[in-house]
Amino acid sequence: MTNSFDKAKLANALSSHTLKSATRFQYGTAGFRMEASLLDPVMFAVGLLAVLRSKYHKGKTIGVMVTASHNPEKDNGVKLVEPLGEMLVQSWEGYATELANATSSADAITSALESIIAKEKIDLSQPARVVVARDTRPSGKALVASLVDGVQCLGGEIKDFGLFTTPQLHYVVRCINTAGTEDAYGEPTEEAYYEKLAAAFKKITAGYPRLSPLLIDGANGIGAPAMEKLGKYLGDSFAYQLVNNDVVSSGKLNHESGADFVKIKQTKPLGMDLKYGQRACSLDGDADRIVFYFTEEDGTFRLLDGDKIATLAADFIMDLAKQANILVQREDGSKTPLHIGLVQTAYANGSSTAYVKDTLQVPVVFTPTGVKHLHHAAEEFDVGVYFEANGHGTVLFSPAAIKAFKTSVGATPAAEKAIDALRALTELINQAVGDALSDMLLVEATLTYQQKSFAKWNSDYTDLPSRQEKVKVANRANFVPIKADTELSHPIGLQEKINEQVAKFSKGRCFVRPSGTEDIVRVYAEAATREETDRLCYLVCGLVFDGYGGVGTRPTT
Ligand code: G16
Repeated sequence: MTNSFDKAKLANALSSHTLKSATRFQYGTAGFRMEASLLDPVMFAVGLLAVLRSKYHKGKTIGVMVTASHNPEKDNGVKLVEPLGEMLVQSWEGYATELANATSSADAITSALESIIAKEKIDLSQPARVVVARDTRPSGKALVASLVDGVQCLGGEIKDFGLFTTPQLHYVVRCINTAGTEDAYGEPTEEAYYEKLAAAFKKITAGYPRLSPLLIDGANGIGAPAMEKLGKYLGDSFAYQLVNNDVVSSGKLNHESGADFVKIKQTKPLGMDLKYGQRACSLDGDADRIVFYFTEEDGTFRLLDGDKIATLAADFIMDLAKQANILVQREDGSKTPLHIGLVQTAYANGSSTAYVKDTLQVPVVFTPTGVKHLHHAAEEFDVGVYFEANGHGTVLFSPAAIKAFKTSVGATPAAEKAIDALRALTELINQAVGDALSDMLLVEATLTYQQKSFAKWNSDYTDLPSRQEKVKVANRANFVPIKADTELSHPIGLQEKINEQVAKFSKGRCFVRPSGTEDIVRVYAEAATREETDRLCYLVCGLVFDGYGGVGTRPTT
């Protein structure tokens, strides 16, 4: 067991990446995220941590994704990916924060590293392997170079995959670490990723009439070129038209486009001519989120968000499992039907939760915001469907469920067909992380199989009107969420004031929480009517802005 490292080499490497400002870094909802110009020391620190994490896992490959996803182009960010493609384990997020803040001096970074190595009993003689990829942001390339310095100064190997969507990076990490095992996930290449998705999609939709072309908003990000490549593998099986695919012009990324914009503003993106009768969707800047939408004949905009994707997927899988009479082998030797569960956050529309519980009769679990929380909760089920309302999510199949799909034999041709579809779904749905392209094909495969229109899908339940706003405050760390983000413990007294307002509205619900990805607090409101919802939302925005450190423009309708 070796626990010492070359301190002079570390000090020398750090000298090019020293933190010179008073900035404090925090590993948040999706890693570090802020203005790109501040991130150089963070990237170096993440390089060091990735090496430690890989050595901790005895040389397994760790992923690093350089992206700020839905944020504006001037921002960037970085997140670490575990060997099976999940987000960094939470117990190590604190180490990431400590290391990033210790880049101010050689002494500080040396002692931070020594402390982690001792606490986690890391054997530095183990190999370390790291893979990295980035989205299309102009700042990404230099940030990768800073990461490489961090990795190499602790003796780690690094492979740069260049431009990738976030889910593609998660996919290759899982492929590399499962190669040669019975859980082998596939070839760790971009081509194999497209091949896998396209083959599974074709299997499920074979023999069904194709749906009308899907308009796809690429948010002028990495999802656009990835979609173009995927389209080649899908061939005639899938018709689409891509808009917002300019990844060259500066300032266009996510600008009035993309899944976050469409979800929050509840309107179509810039650059899309959406006509009555057309079906559309928006990816976000790193293609890990998706929302769908259409317009009514009178021009009313209808959003099919993460809640609607989750209910569509859960319903489809339950239906197939019933047709196939799938039974899962339990540890005590018994065989019982599939246990399906759904995971949501406070942002889930109240109507969706009621529909899942009362109509689908599926249990719902709530977690704080952040896919890392939802992912773990979903692992508790045979089929765990998790989606944030913003369109970030996936469906997880337990090893027992996959085994049941593999070994079941259908009693009738219809049952056999349902089993084939379930098997294909395990290939189509990204098991590592929410994936906009995979989720897009999941929705399209489901709708093709059921020959269902967007209007019919939308009519499964009616959303309560909702509104989400951002309030800029002097220090968002003063806002401390509790109870899965539904309430605040601090600032003292604010929650009582919110409750007083909510009580005045029929079906009123409202919560305030600090964003982990932007320097703002979010206000979410729901009520019986659009007018009441907006009033509740802006009343609470006003409470926060006036009494708790609002800066800049006071949010108004
Ligand atoms: C990230 C997280 C999501 C989260 C979103 C917004 O998404 O992965 O789980 O919902 O940020 O988080 P917050 O409300 O804390 O700002 P993305 O797509 O931006 O990486």
